Amino acid sequence: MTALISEDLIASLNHAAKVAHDDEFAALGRKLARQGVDVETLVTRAIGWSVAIPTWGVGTGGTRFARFPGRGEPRHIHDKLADCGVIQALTRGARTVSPHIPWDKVSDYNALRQEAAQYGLGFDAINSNSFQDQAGQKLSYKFGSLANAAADTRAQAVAHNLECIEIGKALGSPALTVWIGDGTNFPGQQSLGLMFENYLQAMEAVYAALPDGMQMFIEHKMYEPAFYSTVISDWGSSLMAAQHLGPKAKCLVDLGHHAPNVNIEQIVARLVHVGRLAGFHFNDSKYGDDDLDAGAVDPFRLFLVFNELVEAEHRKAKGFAPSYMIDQSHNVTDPIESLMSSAIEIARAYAQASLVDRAALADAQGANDVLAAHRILKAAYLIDVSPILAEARMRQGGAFDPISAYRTSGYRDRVAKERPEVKGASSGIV
Ligand SMILES: [Mn+2]
Repeated sequence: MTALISEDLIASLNHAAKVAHDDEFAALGRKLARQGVDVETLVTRAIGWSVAIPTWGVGTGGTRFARFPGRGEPRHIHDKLADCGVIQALTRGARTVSPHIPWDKVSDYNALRQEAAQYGLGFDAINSNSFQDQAGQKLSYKFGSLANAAADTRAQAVAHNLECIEIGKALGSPALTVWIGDGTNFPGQQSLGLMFENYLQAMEAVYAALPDGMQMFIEHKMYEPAFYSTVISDWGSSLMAAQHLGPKAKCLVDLGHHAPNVNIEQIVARLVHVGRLAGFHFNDSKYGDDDLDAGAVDPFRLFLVFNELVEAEHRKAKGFAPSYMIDQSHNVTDPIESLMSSAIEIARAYAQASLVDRAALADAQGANDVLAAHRILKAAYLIDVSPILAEARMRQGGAFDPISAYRTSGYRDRVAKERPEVKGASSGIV
């Protein structure tokens, strides 16, 4: 198989950047050494880091108002895998993809697994979809799916999730992610209590079908498409459901799915405490479920989330093994560029959080030295770890500057010739 991005091109661009990079990497190494930190430890951690790319993310997204098609958009899962392969080839920190059913349905999942492996990709959590009606579907999800008032509609949604588990098994997915849009738009439309009970009963049937080694990720979201009430609206409802279902059920944190101004890093700490943190859907937001690029609006919040994660790792918190995924909608950028930029910003937050002096922070907290504690966090956040991330990429064969290399490669021009423009419907992004 020919490489999606020429290895010679990556090598020549990296070579052109080498003198400046070596100088900056060495300077950062000396700075960290003065703080008692070995830069190689950080490079090793950065090499070990990976975030999953959602298959739907490589297509151009839309809003409730419009979708403006991009050039050379992927036509099917095979094109999506190639685009994810480009992201992995250049960043080397995106080794898995998170598929979505039915959008990524094929007839042979073993073949799909091998196809992904050719790009160096594996599969992360599989996502079910009972928030849309599909062609030929018997019963509509207009009034809900797993929490629908009608038992036969709930049964249909359960059957879809069971099919996703089977596909996930074939692909080697470690988890099934369930997000439902169920809820109400009018007070009185449904019983708030009964909807939750119907949801739990339906989820019991899905949970019972999970094989050993496969987890269930419950994704909450405060509102949209239901605007008066949503069945799994917050981490409290999500945790109640997870605890009701059993140890394989955990709570997924999508950064855009919370009440405005809520302290997300504290929610993370709570879910770590009860051993129920499933993982993340990374994105950024200003107002709601904006699905903007991770780290674009509030990189400090992203760092604070990672501060909790690295602290949990440091404390060896019980059952702590989160999955990391991106979930964004790219309406005005090239999705491959946005996803690479986001993957780098997420790795940056991880590396910065790894630089927090945990012992000094614990001392300052123990002494109630407020400003010292805050300054320790800020000091780590203010270190520019770019040379560490670039070094980690290049040692694995990736690019010094993935976005610049991608633009130089002409990949989008190349695929635009064979992929016709996709007009019409907006993608469902959750
Ligand atoms: Mn999500």
